[in-house]
Amino acid sequence: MSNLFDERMAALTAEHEGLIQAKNEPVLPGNGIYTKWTNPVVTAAHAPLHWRYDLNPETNPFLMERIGVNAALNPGAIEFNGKICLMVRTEGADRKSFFAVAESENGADNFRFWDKPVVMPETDRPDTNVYDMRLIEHEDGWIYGLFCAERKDPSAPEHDASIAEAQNAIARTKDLVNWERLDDLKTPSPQQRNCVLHPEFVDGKYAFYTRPQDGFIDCGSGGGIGWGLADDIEHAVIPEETIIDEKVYHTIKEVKNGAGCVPIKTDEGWLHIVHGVRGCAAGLRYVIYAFLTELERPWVPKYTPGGALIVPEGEERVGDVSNVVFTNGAVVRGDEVFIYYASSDTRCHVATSTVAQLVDYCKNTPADPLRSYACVQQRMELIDRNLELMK
Ligand code: M1P
Repeated sequence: MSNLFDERMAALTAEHEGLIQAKNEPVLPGNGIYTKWTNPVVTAAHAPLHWRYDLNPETNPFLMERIGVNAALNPGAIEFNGKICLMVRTEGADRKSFFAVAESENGADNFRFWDKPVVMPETDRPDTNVYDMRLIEHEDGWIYGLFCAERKDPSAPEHDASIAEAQNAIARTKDLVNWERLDDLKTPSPQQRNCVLHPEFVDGKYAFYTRPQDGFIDCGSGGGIGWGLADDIEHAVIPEETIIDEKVYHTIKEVKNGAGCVPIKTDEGWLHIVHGVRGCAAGLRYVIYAFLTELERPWVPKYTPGGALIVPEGEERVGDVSNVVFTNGAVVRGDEVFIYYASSDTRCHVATSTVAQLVDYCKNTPADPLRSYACVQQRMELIDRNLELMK
């Protein structure tokens, strides 16, 4: 072995272990709703060295990176065998994403990838790209992975190599390693992304939160969070889709929105942590918001706090697709809630809260009154009450 190889191997290993073993610290005092943490929990640099480097000095004397990893983003999340497991959208240097599990004892630091990424089977219409898995422990006993399957649009004109089609793929597993791929979800919409399976049967059927869209980026007539029931999961078909949370002019979700984490069951209803998108001169701005739906009718909104729950801040604002926070995974441990989110399509973070805090947030944050004048009235009420207290 050459000195160069040995030296680089020692340096890379030390750097990698240092990153993985770094202790994370909460950013206090925070806003009282949740606490962000100082370090991203998973980044491209967390990918094991043996996924990126040829570790044989004879075939790689310079110890060069052979197959790079560009980003680690949009993780699904689940507690599995007592560990918090993230199903990370790991994006290669070639832009193709794949799924890989990273686990941690405490959910805030020390995330380490399992030795091998997931080998997700294809359907008879192979996917070009797969991403953004939601992990659902369904009451039928399976763990489902719902994710976006992207393919070139078959109707795209010859000269355009960028027009894509998104569909919602479904797979299931018992161990997060061996996956059975089922049919893609069929709905009345030409495209689907950001679908979530409700963890319980509704009227004996599989219930889905959907996100209908006419185009790949521009949702067209779609864009709200939809709801629909399917008789069967192996060949899931939703004959009728209803919008339960629509996009609204001059709000954080005026361009589009989409379901995020698997809804969390609370005494007050189902807690949804989702994303909304608005347009601005800098492009699209993605934020995370929350709402609560009725327990017995999970499709009926009960509390709809105005504005965003989590927005991109500091370094979160910059990345491959800047000005984005996006969530598709949360874990509840006791009363504690770990909200996993990615920033700017580049790295994964955690924000921690409790069920009690998030329910309080949903119940007591006023809904968006939709006009500046009404917003001032809302704020004046708060100010007047406080001034009275401060006398
Ligand atoms: O680039 C931001 C996000 O864009 C998409 O979200 P949506 O379907 O709401 O536009 C997704 O591709 C997501 O992966 C990505 O983070």
